[in-house]
Amino acid sequence: MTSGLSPEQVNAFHRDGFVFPVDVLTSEEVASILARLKQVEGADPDAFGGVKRNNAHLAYDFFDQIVHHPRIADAVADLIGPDILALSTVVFAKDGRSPSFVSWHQDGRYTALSEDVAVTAWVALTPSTVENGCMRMAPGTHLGAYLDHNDTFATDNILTRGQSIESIDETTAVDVLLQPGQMSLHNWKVAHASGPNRTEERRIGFAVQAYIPPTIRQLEGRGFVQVVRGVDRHGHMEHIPRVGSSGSSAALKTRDRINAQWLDQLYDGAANRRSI
Ligand SMILES: O=C(O)CCC(=O)C(=O)O
Repeated sequence: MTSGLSPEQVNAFHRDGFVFPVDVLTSEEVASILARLKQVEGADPDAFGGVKRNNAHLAYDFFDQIVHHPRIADAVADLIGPDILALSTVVFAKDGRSPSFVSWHQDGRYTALSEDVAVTAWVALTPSTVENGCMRMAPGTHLGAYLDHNDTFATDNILTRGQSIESIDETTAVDVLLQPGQMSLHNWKVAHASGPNRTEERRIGFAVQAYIPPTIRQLEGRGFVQVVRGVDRHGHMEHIPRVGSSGSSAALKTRDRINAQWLDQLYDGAANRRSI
């Protein structure tokens, strides 16, 4: 498996706002992560449900290892440089026959950053196909201003506010097809969505939203980060230590503390709040 991105992949990312597939995890790594995930969900079926789908890397070492994986860092370094911070993460799991979907949105719409250079990595732990609700990207939408989002709070919409962009030309959308262990990288300003899972099998992806250079400031609220590579010479964000004892009550408490503050920021100005 080679590391880093080719010049063509770097060009595609800057032109379209995304690039895939990038090979990052071996089949052994994927199998081990899925086994650990199953173990945790065996003890608590809701371990990654509701708000707990956010920032699981602060509580469980197998997700922490994805965030800090050297092959992911090599690829991200080709896009944002050698100093890399990770902001937050989301476990995007859609059960077989699940109506859950993600409406068209831009990741950065509700977390204003001082520079548009944040990169989301979406790592496939199972195949990601049209049938099971892979992501769809709207090429080039990272190049303009942020698009208008309506808060729908739709029941099956996975997004916090059910925020939705209505003006996407779906005829140009690109399906992000991935095999387990591959990832896509997208500029967190590019518009994307995903449909329901029409298969019997669960579809699982783990997203780091986002990798950023330390020069970035969060314009509202506080950002919580971990250094993935290099150094943070700027100190604009609060540093959170990597998980110690995986799944311990201390680790879960750290995750819950960060999620509570992060949700307050995400819902800032919203008319409603989901009861999760
Ligand atoms: O996993 C999905 O279906 C959607 C993921 C997504 O919207 C994201 O990673 O920003």
